[in-house]
Amino acid sequence: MKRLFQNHVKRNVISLSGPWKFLIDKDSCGEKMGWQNGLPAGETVIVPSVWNNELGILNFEGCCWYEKKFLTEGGTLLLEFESVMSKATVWLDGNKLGEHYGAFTAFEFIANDVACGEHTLVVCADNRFDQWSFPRRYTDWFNYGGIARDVFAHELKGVCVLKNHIAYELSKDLKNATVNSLLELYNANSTPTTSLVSVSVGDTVIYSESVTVDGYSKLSIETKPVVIESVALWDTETPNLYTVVTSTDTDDYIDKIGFRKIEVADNNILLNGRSIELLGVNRHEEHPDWGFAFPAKLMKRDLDLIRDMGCNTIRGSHYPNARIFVDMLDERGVLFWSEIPMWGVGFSWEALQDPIVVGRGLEMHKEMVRQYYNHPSIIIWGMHNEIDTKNDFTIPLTKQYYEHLREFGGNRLITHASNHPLNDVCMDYDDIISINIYHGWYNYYGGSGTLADWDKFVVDLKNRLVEKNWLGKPVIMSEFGAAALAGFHSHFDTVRWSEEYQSDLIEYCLELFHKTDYMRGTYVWQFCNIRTSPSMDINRVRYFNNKGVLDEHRNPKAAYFKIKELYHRYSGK
Ligand code: ADA
Repeated sequence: MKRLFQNHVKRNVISLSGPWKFLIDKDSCGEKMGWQNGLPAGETVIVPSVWNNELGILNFEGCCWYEKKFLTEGGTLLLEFESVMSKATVWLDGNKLGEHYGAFTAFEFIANDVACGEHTLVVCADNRFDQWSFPRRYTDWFNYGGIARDVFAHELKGVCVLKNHIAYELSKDLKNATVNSLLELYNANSTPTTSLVSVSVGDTVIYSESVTVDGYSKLSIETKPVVIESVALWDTETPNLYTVVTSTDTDDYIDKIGFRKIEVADNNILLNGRSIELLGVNRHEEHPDWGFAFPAKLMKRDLDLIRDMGCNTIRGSHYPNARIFVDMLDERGVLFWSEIPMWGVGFSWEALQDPIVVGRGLEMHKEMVRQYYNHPSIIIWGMHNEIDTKNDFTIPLTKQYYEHLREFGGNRLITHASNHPLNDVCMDYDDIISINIYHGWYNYYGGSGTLADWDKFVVDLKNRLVEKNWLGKPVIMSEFGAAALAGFHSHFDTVRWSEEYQSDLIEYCLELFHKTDYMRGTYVWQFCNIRTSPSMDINRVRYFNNKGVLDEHRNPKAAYFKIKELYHRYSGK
């Protein structure tokens, strides 16, 4: 995994990023032609990348094949893919290792008894839509295809560490942490193997035992709780991190955690017991030149800009972001909302009741929790965005996702982003209530279509919350905004698409929400323009969603400076 810090000292990890052979499979006949054994021809592409904007096949939807030859000492290999869009099928030397569905979470396959020498790894990436697609064709971002994040081959030896979640409970005074470890081991030998397994958090050893794992098998261990006294808390101003070292005789895994407490009380969101106002933006991890194969260097630049605007939080709309980006947030004390790509009206009522679709959502939640559990910056899990939560048929899946995240997701607040706040039926399953509304931009909410609609909205919403007994839950405005074409100005403050109109609308909203007693945060839609899907036929000039407060090349519009002024004022910094 590409992280901000080294994950292994004992384990040899081979990076498979770089040149791969690449072939487009226009007729989807690759497997029949035996391409899984090696590509007959092909050009060279650099992985990670997406094929759309780099190869002149912008709108291609279908299968593309990738081949990489690499050398290994052999034994057991763990092949790790951080992101393949959207369905991946993987073969090693012609043997199928497996399939994975879902563009934004990592997956891995283990291959035992691999000979020393050169091997051929083949991947078929398929970005087509079908009735179970997740997200759907009708989605407000571009459907890229390819191997969009890094690939690694891990050489596993003996008893190895596959996962280590550090669970903890802070004492009432937040001074001491009761910590335990949820470990998953794998034995890369064919016969039972015994190893000393130890876990340390900072200077404290919380586990050290001799463990036997059967040959080529996994073993899960939940260690006994240990108290670590006088912990240095992770917070926005003091993002203290602890290094977690998990060791066996032949393997190790190094990670970082932070101790913090997030909770809600009387309309407030409390971080380490202190009430906070979430001052944020929505951000897609996308750039028109790289698509979703977003370079780490640009992640840092985005983060610098977001910090400059005065934000203390980001919503990772609408899918799990690269781990290295979340590492940056951990290090810089920026709060994060992570969610799965269950987006909007594309999910019809049939889809929302289809066991395959609902199951894919659950699987994505499981993968997100498994991979991101230890990151202290993630304070919110988002279950879904703008699906039909005004009808009862959405309750069972929301309940199922909520219960899963509550049980396995660690200390986080759970929410869904609703665009039906006045008749939503799923808010029982929210720790915080999150609302996406676009008064002053879209006209389909009724009302006058002017900014004054917002004043009525905050009153109507309060009435609804009282009626449903939800008023005690903190409310955040998870989306609002307007599009502006960068460089288009107007003397008239009602001219849509101008930078002035966008800036005025955002100012109006921020000032109103900041003083509304039951609201505790704002995520402006959105950080920067993004390329969107041709299926989005509403207001998507240039096939971009132009509601960025920066353009897609990260040049600021007027709204950027307005947010900067207001967020700095609200936070007193
Ligand atoms: C929705 C959606 C966003 C974006 C936005 C818009 O709220 O969640 O992804 O599409 O609308 O720009 O209309």
